[in-house]
Amino acid sequence: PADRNWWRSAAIYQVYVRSFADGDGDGTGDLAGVRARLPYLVELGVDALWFTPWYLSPLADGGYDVADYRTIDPQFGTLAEAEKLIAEARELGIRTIVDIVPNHVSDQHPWFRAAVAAGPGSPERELFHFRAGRGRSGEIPPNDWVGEFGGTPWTRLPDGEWYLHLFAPEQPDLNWDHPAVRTEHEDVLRFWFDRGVAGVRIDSAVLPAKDPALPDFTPGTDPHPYVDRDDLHDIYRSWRAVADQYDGVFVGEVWLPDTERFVRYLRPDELHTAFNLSFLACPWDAERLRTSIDETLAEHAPVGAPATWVLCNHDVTRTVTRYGRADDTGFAFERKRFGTPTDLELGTRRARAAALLSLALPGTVYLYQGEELGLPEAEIPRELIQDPMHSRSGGTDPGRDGCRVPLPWAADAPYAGFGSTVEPWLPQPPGWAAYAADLQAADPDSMLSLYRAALALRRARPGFRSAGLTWLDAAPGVLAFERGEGLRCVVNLSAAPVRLPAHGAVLLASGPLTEGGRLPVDTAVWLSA
Ligand code: ISL
Repeated sequence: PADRNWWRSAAIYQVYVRSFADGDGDGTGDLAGVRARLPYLVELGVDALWFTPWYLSPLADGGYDVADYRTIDPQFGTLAEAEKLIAEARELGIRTIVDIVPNHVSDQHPWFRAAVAAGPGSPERELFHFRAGRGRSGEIPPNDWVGEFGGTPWTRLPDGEWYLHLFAPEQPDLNWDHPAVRTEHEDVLRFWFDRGVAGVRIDSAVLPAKDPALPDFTPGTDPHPYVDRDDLHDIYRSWRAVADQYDGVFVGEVWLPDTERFVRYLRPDELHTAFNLSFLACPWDAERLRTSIDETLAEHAPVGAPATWVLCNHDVTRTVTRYGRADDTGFAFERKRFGTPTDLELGTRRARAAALLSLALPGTVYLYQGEELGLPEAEIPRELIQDPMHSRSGGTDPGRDGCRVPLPWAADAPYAGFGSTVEPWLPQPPGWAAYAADLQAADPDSMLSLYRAALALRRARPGFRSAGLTWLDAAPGVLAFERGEGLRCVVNLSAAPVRLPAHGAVLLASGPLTEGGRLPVDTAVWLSA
């Protein structure tokens, strides 16, 4: 039945719980806040919610440092509340996806605490990667790797041993060669599927398996000592066997520029989908986008997996800011910088066009909370930045907090209606209330109204669920393609207005068309033949 295939063409909304809505006023978003906003999400028209980690956590990396997968962090709520939320959302036609982080746990996870206490040589340490150091007194890290947040990914304990953490020191890496690590994660998957979740996002999906020798890294070495190792496929095959018992689906954070390696994860007995991070990393450039779309579709078609389209997430610069920078060269994944000049009007125009582009493509679309409000990246005062990426860079990198600012819901309420009665965990920049959802809901020209209209059309017209697309002849710098039932999308990324290369009634436009029906620069339109 079509319903079993919901994930093949879904619009999935990413909820960063801490910043979505504050239900109890304490300054941090929570499950009560999400439950109160379910009607908003229904009206927006999304099919599923992906929750970034909501488990017990010291929040050293925004919850990607999990201390207990079977407990909801008390700042966010309780397990009973999560169960209610999952059920209420499902009643409203919205499925739930949870986030599992196999590469590491929190340093406060009982396993790691036990490993620290048990000391060198103990079986407890075998669940992690503990090693002696190099040098005369073991003062040099066991190998020369550079961590994902910069610097050595090794930290030394007072007893002299070092442990591996590809991310922050508060995130010790698990040893996936240990059978208990595998059993535990399969149990965790069952735990959440038993609670009614429809899918699981797999964090840093290409990193968990390591070369057991943990050798120094020589660029160009194949296989890489910790990226994309063959053992991962065996792990995900056993995960898939669990998911299949529940009709559960996976979306992997498979960050591999090599498309052949990427699609190896998308198999009938492995992952259903993976984030298309190369599309996310495209600058606002017709050729680059078209190439990325073509390569994506070509690589997914033979494996029968739907493509995914992502414009932003909780790790990258907000779309309107990224597209509003003169030096936009597809730097979504490059480090963010302080004080880069940005033309927000330009960025917003492009982000509106990009919304119509991505929502017209075949496959699954991911939206990140606030994208539908056109929120820009916020500049957080240095002393208030919490992201470990900032501190690990020695303060040179602003980190990722600028895209994680508490949402504005109501223009006339304290803290733009986020719900807090005290200063929220991250400050909202001046002018944030102008982006409030209540203002935008009342304005037919707002970003929110555009997203609502586009999602409604996407849902109503089966043509948006057809396979593939057909490119139409168009001027240089113009993307024009057709989907099923004669649905057409045209995006003008050139420097001048263009005559529409396709005919049809205008279903939706990202901005006003010029007199005579020309498509202005940085504008997209949907047409129906
Ligand atoms: O954020 C990045 C660059 O800006 C990426 O390198 C990111 O660290 C990588 O994609 C993995 O991200 C995921 O795992 C991290 C967590 O900090 C991120 O928020 C999460 O999306 C560690 O769990």
